[in-house]
Amino acid sequence: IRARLSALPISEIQYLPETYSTNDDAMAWAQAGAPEGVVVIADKQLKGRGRLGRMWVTQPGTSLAFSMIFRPTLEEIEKLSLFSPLGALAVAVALEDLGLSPEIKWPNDVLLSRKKVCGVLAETVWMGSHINGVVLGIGINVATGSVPDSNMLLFPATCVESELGKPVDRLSLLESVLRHLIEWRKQIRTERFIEEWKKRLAFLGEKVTVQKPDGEITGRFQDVDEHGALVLSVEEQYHTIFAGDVKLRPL
Ligand code: BT5
Repeated sequence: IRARLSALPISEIQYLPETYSTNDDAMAWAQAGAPEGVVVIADKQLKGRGRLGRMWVTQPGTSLAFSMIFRPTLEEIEKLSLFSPLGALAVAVALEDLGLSPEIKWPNDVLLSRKKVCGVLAETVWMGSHINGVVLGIGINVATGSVPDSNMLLFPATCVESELGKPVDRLSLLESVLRHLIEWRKQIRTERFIEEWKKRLAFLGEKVTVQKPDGEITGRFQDVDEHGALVLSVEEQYHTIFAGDVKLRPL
């Protein structure tokens, strides 16, 4: 794996045949002072995590699961919520390179044919009372067999190979996503970054329901702001909704 990824400017790659969660591993590394660019990759996750304690299913041999450490600057910390869009954008662009037409489901999922092919989990690394890192975890369903049983899922799922109709080399896809992550990371504070993310958003302009811990609201998905927050219009009123504990579905 290291040899195949050696062309990338990555400080360190740790490959684990099996682990609980690459995000937990990368968090521990980050807490121990690992620099930006360290990547943890696993073939099998025993306890892959989504947001809010939800699970993420990783099937050995067919899924991609990895986490990368970022050390944001002070200015970037002001817009920390853009790291999850960064992951989604990098995966979307890598899938476009294969000839696919992905969409991003706000804030952190990548869809193919309106089915979930990838989930992104951005976690903040705290040092005492201040933030000194972000761990970005990415899970992609690559080959058939990686898609969990539909009764386990809140949203329909698919994998890259069934959408493409031919085999996909997991390592090439991993390399491509990492390359796009590194490239787009440099532009995370630019307008172009938001634009590129926004133009791939599914359901933009459509009626959606947003599920928050304190209840649901339905409205038109009007826009996203410079933090990547969702702007929902409900009867002439605008609501700004931050990611984190929110689920979005079309009406
Ligand atoms: C996510 O959470 O989609 C973020 C998933 C991040 C996974 C990566 S893998 C590497 C790193 N290490 C980790 O432990 N995590 C990261 P969320 O939006 O909360 O979606 C979770 C929901 O997606 C679950 O409740 C299921 O309904 C569904 N799901 C689980 N596994 C799936 C899969 N393989 N494909 C499609 N949907 C899945």
